[in-house]
Amino acid sequence: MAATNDLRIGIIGYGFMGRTHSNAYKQVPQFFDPPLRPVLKAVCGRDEANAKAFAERWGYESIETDWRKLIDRDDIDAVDICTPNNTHAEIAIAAAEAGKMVLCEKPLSMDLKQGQQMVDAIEKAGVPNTVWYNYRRVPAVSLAKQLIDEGRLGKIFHYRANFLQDWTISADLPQGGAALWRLDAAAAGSGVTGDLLAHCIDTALWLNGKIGDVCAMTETFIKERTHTLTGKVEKVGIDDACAFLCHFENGSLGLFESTRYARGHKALYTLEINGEHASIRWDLHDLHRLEYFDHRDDSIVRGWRSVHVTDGDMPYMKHWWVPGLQIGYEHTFIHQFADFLDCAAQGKPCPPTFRDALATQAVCDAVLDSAEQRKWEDVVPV
Ligand code: 4PW
Repeated sequence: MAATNDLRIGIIGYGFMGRTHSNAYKQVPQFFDPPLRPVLKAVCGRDEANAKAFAERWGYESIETDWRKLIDRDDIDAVDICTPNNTHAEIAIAAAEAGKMVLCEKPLSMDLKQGQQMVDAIEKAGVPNTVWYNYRRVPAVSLAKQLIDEGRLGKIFHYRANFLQDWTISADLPQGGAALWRLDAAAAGSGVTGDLLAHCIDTALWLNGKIGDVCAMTETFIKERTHTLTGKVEKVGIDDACAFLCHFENGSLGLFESTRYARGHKALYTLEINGEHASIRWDLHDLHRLEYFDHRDDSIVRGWRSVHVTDGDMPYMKHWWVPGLQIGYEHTFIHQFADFLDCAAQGKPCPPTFRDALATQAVCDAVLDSAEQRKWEDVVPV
């Protein structure tokens, strides 16, 4: 029998994201005082043995091998979608229609049209929802949002972001299948645009507002790879690298780049924002530091400050250790889930909602269209 404040979770998918989310479900009650108590009710995956092993390791009470059965269960309140991108829409729409809360991995959908169908279903059902664009909840990035909202930077002129990796350079790497679905256009929708730039775009829309139009280029450096499932050499359909320029509606200019061919970079997400009075920059490899330059400082002490975002008055940090001690990547998911529980209990949206993620999808679609057409493309307003 469930207690009234139990939130009974059914998670679909047990890969990398299944682990980050499950960790959040276990940690939130230890470090936050959530109004709802997460109960790890069921994990769903097609391979029964793997699902059982995952359930045992993370403490899920039961398993399913068919996601429809998980959604049909009346002892599940929230469905967490950690499966490849091409499955998000069908699962999310079915979960919303069954009246479940929905937490969905990024990117929301394969394209804008499909994303719109998901938003329609979620909003019609009126269920709490969120999309796991986790980097908003790095404390230093949340602090950047606070500084911008306080007007410390003044009018924004430039927004720059990069997300650089190097893990797909080898031509021997196959595409498709459990671990490598990110390389298969049929499963992922796109390459770095949906996988990496989508993070940069989500953060940018949050920090700096809407994007009006974009001009992009993409490249696929390795044109053919063996498909893990068919064993055949097949054309590669994803973008290996993407760069784009854009205009934000606040008048500022944006410059974004992402690649999986930047030798030496594993997950280098960086951003820099230049305003009339001040600039900020941040780097995922040193995620506690927010660098800040304020031109209003006396010239004899003016320079880039390195703010170490660990004190209790910084976003999220009062829940952790003592000032000066650090947290990491996994905490971004913990923070998002803690916020989700607060919002769900108060009947408030938990950003980024499906609708927020649709705005990111609209930019991704415009970027891919622009690269294909080799021209500036307007972003469809959502
Ligand atoms: O969402 C992204 C992933 O698909 C991540 O934040 C980093 O790049 C880690 O894995 C991939």
